[in-house]
Amino acid sequence: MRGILIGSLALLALAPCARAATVIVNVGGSAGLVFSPQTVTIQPGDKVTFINKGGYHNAVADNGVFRCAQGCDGDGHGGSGTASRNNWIASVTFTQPGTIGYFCEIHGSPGNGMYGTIIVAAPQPPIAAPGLRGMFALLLAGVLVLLAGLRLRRNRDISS
Ligand SMILES: [Cu+2]
Repeated sequence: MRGILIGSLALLALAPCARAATVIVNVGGSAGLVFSPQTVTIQPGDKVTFINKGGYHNAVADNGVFRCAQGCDGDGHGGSGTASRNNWIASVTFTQPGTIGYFCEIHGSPGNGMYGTIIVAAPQPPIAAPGLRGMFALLLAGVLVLLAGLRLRRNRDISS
């Protein structure tokens, strides 16, 4: 019983916290004709949410993978990436590692003026490598404790 308990606790402790995060990028407003922060680093699966703080802006990927303002072109909800002065909010989720440049069509171009960079990091090398080994060791320890307990009990049964 104790071994199983220890094993279960080990599993709980080592469960990966692979929850996707949302990173905010402010667009324009009092900061000026900028995306802020200009460069963000995220993990695959994370979401970047652009918030227009004021001004006539959009956010367009250099490679065309997104074009956003009041929603994003082709988002299936009638969103439009055409620059707008409204207080728009648009989100893009990134699953592939890589570096994606983007810019505002009104105030920038790729790498110039009002532009930004999203770095999608390579997936964290497994949690699995040390994690699995540690988990295995703990499970093994649990089984040994269990076996030791059984043997103790059997010896006691024999001697009585
Ligand atoms: Cu702009």
